[in-house]
Amino acid sequence: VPVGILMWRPPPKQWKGEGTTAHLYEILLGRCYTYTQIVRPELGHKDCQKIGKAFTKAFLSKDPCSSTEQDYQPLMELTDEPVPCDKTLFWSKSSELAHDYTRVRQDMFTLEDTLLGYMADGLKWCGDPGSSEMNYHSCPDWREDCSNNSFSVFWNTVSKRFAEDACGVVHVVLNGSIRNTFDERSTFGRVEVFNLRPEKVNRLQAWVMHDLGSVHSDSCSSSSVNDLKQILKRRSITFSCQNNYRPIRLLQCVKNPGHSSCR
Ligand code: N1C
Repeated sequence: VPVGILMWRPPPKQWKGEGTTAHLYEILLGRCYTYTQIVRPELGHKDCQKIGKAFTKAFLSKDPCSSTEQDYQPLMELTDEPVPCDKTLFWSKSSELAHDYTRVRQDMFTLEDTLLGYMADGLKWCGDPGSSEMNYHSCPDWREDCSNNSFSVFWNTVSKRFAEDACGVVHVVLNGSIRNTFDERSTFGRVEVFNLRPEKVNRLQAWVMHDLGSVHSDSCSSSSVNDLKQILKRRSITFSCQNNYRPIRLLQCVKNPGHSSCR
């Protein structure tokens, strides 16, 4: 056996982004079991072994800069999960606050409160065409290497399905303490808004939240939020907006009870 030929592998490419999360496969499997056995036992019939394999199969031995929606299709089919109408919560630049809220409002769902979002949240992954292993050294950076990387394509794909599945009144937490409260280049602005189905989504309710004590503030009447309103109008979806929605403001106050706007 020509050992030299069998063993030689081209070295993995050097990308600008951080590499695959250590022990990715075990984390994915563990999270899958936690979610389907403990968080939502009604999903106990899901096959986590199969789901874990479909996840890694979507990107292993492939060019991490030519990832496609189709790569993730088998994984998507294994992880379908209904979210009740009126219970979908989107967010943009407000991840912590939105997730704090759904932790308390257990009947509402962000993408990270569904199986696939729960499994992938906070992890990084990529493969290499010359190897069947994950690349733990580096992965493509969205800006500096390529936008169609295994990681970004995943979030685009699952965000698209999450929006397509939404029905009734859907909600979004927006960050009013930054200039582009509604950012057309964000996943919410680029993918989710355009994949809502007007025939089953009656209304988008936006909650524009300001950080406690931030000076700059964008509100429901700002021009970026008005852009969102116009996009939805064209798509025949009603828009309503509220500044500093009180239940979420109260969560901010739990973390900073002494603040003047919390008295
Ligand atoms: O680009 P964003 O926010 O508008 O994306 C958020 C939006 C949410 O409504 C989610 O449904 O899109 C979905 N989503 C995630 O759930 C998610 N979890 C982790 C999109 N991206 C997600 N990530 C990572 O955070 C991913 O790397 C992506 O690029 C960022 C998006 O954060 P953002 O700009 O605050």
